[in-house]
Amino acid sequence: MNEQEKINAALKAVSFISSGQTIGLGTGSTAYFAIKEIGRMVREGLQIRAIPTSEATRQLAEEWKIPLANINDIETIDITIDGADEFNKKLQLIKGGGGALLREKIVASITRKQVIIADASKQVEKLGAFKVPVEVVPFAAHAVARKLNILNGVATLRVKNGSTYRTDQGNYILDVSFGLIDDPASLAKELDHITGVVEHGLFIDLADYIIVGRGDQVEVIT
Ligand code: ABF
Repeated sequence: MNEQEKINAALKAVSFISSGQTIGLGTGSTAYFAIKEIGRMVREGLQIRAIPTSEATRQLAEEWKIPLANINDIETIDITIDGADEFNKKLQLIKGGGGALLREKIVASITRKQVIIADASKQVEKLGAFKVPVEVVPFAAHAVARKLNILNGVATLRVKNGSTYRTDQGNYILDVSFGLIDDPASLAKELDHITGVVEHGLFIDLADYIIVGRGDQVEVIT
């Protein structure tokens, strides 16, 4: 993890934004740098409206006076800038380490240009070293964990500060180790069909660009 690589990727992504657009604001420490720069540009006159992917991001946007819109008042988002926990050359991602995967995937699903920003440490040959976050309704946590076991997943209930972690929606997260994943798209489809799963952190065919900070360079993968 390299902070300057995150900053370089974030600044490159923000350069794609123009006045009049609706922007999706991601969640996490890399997206933080993009949101901070967008706040600076807004103070210098950039005219945009933004949709935050988490309550944490909403607070940052409010702090930096970025105009917010209600996602239920819009049809499409022009560009979203968001982070990832892992990505591969097929632009498949694992997201959700920050717990925001549901709103991130909803925002991504109505976004024209989904731009992922990351430091070089996030790039992998095969997804899976990072456990796949699976958001579940509390009522179904144990039943889902057992279904995941059948898929050779080992599920751990996420805990934060000694208590069961709750998402912005009040759901639980199971962090699931499948080992290295040969076919993320197929696994994603399996997870989509488990009753009680609200959403999972495999993002397939949702990223249009990945901007990677690598040393003092920035690489755009598409
Ligand atoms: C967010 O970015 C999450 O989905 C993901 O967990 C996080 C990556 O965090 P960071 O940029 O802090 O490494 O979109």
